[in-house]
Amino acid sequence: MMIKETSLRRDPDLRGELAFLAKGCDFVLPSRFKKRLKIFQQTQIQNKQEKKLGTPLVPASGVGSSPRPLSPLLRVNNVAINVPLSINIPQFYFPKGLPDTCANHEQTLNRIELAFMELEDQKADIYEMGKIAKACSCPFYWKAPMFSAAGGERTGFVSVHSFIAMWRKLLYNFHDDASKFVNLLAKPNCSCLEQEDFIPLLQDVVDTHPGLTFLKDAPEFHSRYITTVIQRIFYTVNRSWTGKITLTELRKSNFLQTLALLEEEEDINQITDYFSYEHFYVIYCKFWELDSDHDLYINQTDLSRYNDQASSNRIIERIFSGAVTRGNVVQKEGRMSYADFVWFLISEEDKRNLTSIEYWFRCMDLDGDGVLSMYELEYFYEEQCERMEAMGIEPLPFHDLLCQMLDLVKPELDGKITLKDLKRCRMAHIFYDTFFNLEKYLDHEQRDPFAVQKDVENDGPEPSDWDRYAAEEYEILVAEESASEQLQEGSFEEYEADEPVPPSELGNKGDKIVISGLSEKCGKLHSVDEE
Ligand SMILES: [Ca+2]
Ligand SMILES: [Ca+2]
Repeated sequence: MMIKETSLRRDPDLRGELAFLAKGCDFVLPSRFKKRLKIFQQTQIQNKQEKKLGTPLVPASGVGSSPRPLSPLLRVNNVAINVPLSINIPQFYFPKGLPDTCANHEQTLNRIELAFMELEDQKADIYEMGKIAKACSCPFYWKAPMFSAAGGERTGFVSVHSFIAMWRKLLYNFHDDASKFVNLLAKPNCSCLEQEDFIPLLQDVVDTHPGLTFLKDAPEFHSRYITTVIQRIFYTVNRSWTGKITLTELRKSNFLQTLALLEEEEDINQITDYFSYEHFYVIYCKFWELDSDHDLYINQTDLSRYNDQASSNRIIERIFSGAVTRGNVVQKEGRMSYADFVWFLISEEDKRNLTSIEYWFRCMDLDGDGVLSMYELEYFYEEQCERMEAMGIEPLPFHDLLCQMLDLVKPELDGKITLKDLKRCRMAHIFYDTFFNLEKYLDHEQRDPFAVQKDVENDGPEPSDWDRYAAEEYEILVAEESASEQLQEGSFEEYEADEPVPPSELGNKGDKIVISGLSEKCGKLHSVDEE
């Protein structure tokens, strides 16, 4: 059928109908008009297309031969027509993990029931929960959170019924390790983990891991070790600094894998991420040295004594100004807790990890606008210059230093250094030391720049700066400890030391000595959790 006119309104028949409509008559568009309306619309589309391309004819069959699958938005001669969605898009977002359709949950539950059958009265106390965890195919050290989740903390045991009920709910609703773990540890109706949620799990690690038996007998130190591990977990895993670990953060981290390693590795010091006792020992001793009145808080003056006044006063002032507080925690004026010190020490000794780069960026960004501007760099460099002059070293003029630093960081925007720039350049440690750690700055200056470059390029499974620092410091602390002990053995004075005994030494002695030695030392300490 040919349509000569461009407008249907000019069609004499339709005009007649429209006239009826205008008079208020009941109007039903006859089917012949519907047909003509459709043809008319198609012709309109075709005309537009021809005008666009400047060619008189375009084959209308081009669409059908497209090799690509059709998208819901059909394109007719390049003109989009919305077609109602009839395609079912399968679910692609699984916040609770991808359900495993092959998993036979009932079989798993039967296995757990069998494991309970072997226990007296079909009840498990905390010591038997390990067997139940394994029957659930879970890592061994999930046992304490499992025990609490099934109500064991209230009654001292879990019955087969309460456990199966709890586990059935978990199996059918949470489909991967991370979501199961969060559900076990988190408070009711909470989908993220806060610091205290880790306490039962870590207390159980202290109580039952073979690598921590000496610590088990020194309850005064349990909370310090647990505080340290919790801070290390949040330092690494809680990338958002909110104080709440989300499922996504947990999945992206290596925490669950590391936790699973605990049951295979008897020497806890081999697990340098989070759990190492030696690392705890180093952090705690470093704090103990600074906390002269041993109230478990340090002030600015105390912290400035760290590593022979290596950090500048201006950066320490910034730390105490609340620049690096996390979540809603308000830092009490003028003092730093042991937990905050863990963050400081790791950041100070390993300026390459992401949290450390963020930590120091927050400190240096005086106006909090998200970039380090020239005046901020100058402010920190000023103190470095004063110190160098006092040492008889001629400092590089700020302008020259600035050129060097911009060359090192290569910021995307001229004269403005962002967090992204610092993370990308992989030289953040050198950059930061230049502005607030004189000793390390001078060290870097004396090093062969090519060696520095090589360091950066070596990206393999090298130990981190933190691992290296902790291992070296541990050696030194143990050597100091044994030297002072030899001195004391020579005298008849009552033995009284200020530090916890290094575990390697303890391992060589009987348990009795360990307990007495530690309690003597702990008598003077207050619990970290007291306030
Ligand atoms: Ca103190
Ligand atoms: Ca700024």
